[in-house]
Amino acid sequence: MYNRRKFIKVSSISASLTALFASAAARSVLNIQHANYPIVISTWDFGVAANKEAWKTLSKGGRALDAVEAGVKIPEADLKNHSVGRAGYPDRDGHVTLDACIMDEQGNCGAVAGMEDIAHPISVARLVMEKTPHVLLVGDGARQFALEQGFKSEKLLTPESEKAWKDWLKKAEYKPVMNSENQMPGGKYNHDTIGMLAIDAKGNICGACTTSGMAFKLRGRVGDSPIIGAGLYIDNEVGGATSTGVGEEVIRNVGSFLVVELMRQGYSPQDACKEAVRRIIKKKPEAAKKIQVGFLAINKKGQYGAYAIQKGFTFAVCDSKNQDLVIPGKSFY
Ligand code: SD4
Repeated sequence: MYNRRKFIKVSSISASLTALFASAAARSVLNIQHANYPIVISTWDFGVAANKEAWKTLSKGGRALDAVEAGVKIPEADLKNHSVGRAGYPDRDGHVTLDACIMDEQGNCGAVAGMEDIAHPISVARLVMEKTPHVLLVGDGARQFALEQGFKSEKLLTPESEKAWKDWLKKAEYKPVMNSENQMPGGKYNHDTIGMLAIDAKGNICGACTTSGMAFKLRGRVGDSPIIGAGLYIDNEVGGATSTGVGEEVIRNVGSFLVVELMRQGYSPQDACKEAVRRIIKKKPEAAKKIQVGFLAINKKGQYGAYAIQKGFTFAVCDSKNQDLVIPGKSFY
């Protein structure tokens, strides 16, 4: 009797364990079936061209890190783009100063801030990550490091950007303002940092973020884009996030790190972005009405989402089904 009971107990435990393993196996098969990668997503419409470049690497089974670096170099080189890389609008003294960061699936990261004369800050950021024991180099030091690594010194201010700056100077009050884009010719926003997140065929997540920062910023001002945790954050167990808009508010709320941590707690990418935006608005409801901040996120399964304070934020998605999808981000206002 005793033996029989024991047998029944043991066999029922092993039956439940088998069921557990079977369902875990089924779940992981399900996860794999539902996982959508390789995939690359990036901020704004100009992310389409950048994603296509990144896709060349991802579709061949290449590493997400190589993909995001190659992808964001497209807007960095685009002379029509005045908010990233070459031809970016200068600071108030006429200097084009660039910010960028990159992060890989192992938590390695590198960044440059306030760097002048070097056209591809993302590639310098990658070398800071790979060739130095540091995370962030700034200003002249970043430039010197880039030159030592073989980058060329080039004039980044184009005649068009110079003209916009000179037009702005005519009316500008030279004082720190929250949102210098409101003072742009025509009063239009210039929030066009590229943040890119990619998952490669192995399921590894990497990200990159690059910008010339706020147009006509105070000399020396650095925004969120080169700050790991603010403009970009990757945790290969969970997902990645990146931001665009008024960097000060993103830094104050450690925005991208917050989005990733919220996803770790079970938030969907879109809900995580929404909660990060909500916290910014809650702290400064009046100021928030006049600024734009947007977050973009992806989780380990390749599900993505975005949320912004204001309407108008878009992001681009590229995977095996769609190469040039542009999706409007949801917004509070
Ligand atoms: C910054 N976040 O320097 C950047 C600016 C930006 O779209 O995103 N522009 O604060």
